[in-house]
Amino acid sequence: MRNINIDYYAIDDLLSAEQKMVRQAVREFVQREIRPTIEEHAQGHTEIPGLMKKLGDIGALGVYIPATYGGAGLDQMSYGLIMQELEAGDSAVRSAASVQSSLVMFPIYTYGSEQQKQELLPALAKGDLIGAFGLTEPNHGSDPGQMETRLTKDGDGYRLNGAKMWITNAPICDVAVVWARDEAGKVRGVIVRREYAGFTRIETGNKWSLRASRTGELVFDNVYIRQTDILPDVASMKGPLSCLNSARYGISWGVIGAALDCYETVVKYATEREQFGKPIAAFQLQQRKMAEMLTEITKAQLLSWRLGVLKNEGRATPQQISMAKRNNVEMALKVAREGRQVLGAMGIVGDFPLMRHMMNLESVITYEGTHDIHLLITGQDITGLSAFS
Ligand code: TGC
Ligand code: FAD
Repeated sequence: MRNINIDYYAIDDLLSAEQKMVRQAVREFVQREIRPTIEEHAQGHTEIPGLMKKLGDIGALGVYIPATYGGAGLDQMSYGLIMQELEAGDSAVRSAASVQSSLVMFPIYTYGSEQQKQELLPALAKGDLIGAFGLTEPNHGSDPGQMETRLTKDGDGYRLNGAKMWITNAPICDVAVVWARDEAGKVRGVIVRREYAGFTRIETGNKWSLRASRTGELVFDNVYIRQTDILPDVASMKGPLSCLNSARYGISWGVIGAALDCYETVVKYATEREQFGKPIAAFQLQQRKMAEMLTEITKAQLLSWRLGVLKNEGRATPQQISMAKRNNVEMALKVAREGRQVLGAMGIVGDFPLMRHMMNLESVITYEGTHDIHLLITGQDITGLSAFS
């Protein structure tokens, strides 16, 4: 068996020893804790037991949050590499880490009070608390600025009314960062705890995608919110959208992991499977598929690596992040779809990960901004003209 090269442009040379060590540790974790049972969980539509705690134990939550708040204090490249390794296992695993780190810990760290940070961040980093991020609503997905969830003043506190939909980890969350408009029309971040009266969480079943991840609705029926539950340092759409910048960057890396898992499976299968008396890998049509897969994976690796450098320097723009998320998710989905065909009938069974990745990636190309929305963000950046309004 030939060695399968998944670093065609020697991008490893551009990584530090620490970054490679972190990647290796997470790769081993996925091999040990995720791969043996992921197919069973995806087929059974069940979550991986204790996943968040396990991610906390290996330091995969709040990767770039400083150690003083329980984070790992690593750089953005390490965060990306961790997302890559987790998503090679399954997008559900990366989703769990993305939401906890970029969508829950990041806003608390960036916009929270000192008390909120000290109380919540260490527990979230350890996976002792599970977080959720509520932005999307039943009537507002791509246009979250039109949100209907409302925060109205009530004595020293507030009342929260409305609903969020399609929320990762909603059924099992202990704490949710929820975005709502106040009476002045400002978008505020609200920390809602599971025990608050009037707060209900409803599971969304029947998913064909991300089946090892729990998704659901968050419903707020006159929930009493204390002043200390409000994130004090943001009062606009910049709050939720800045969280998305971090999560989308992580996804640009994560999907490379899913694509690599598919690519490695395809090369191995194609070189072993024989038809017409020779390995199917010897046929030009199959070689074209594999050559294009590796080319697109390599381009995606370079895009995310460069974005990681820009992120570390504080220079990555939301528009650059949109381009990488959009390009890399589409790349991974194409690799999974094409790869599944190379496996023939074997491509549709759970003995191989292709179909599972393919189905997961249908969610990934939709959440964190759809494929269309990211294209329009690039279009706006080029022309200065918004296609949204
Ligand atoms: P627009 O008028 O352009 O902007 C409103 C204000 O927001 C600012 N802004 C940003 N700030 C930081 N980062 C960004 N990426 C930003 N984009 C915009 C902007 O400067 C403006 O500020 P100001 O001070 O001038 O008011 O807003 P718009 O209403 O026209 O819509 C913009 C649009 C379409 C790009 C945005 O709404 C969008 O990205 N829509 C897609 C929605 C989305 O991505 N939802 C994701 C939900 S979370 C999720 O899917 C989690 S899945 C997790 C998992 O399981 O892994
Ligand atoms: P819509 O906005 O209704 O879009 C439908 C179609 O119309 C899409 O193809 C879209 O591209 C297109 N469209 C919309 N507007 C335009 C336009 N202006 N121009 C051209 N085409 C347009 N959200 C959260 O807040 N938190 C979470 O944790 C979370 N987790 C999720 C987990 C899963 C498994 C899934 C599937 C979704 C999750 N989401 C979450 C929601 C996700 O962010 C939304 O599904 C996404 O933003 C798209 O919104 P929508 O589904 O309402 O589609």
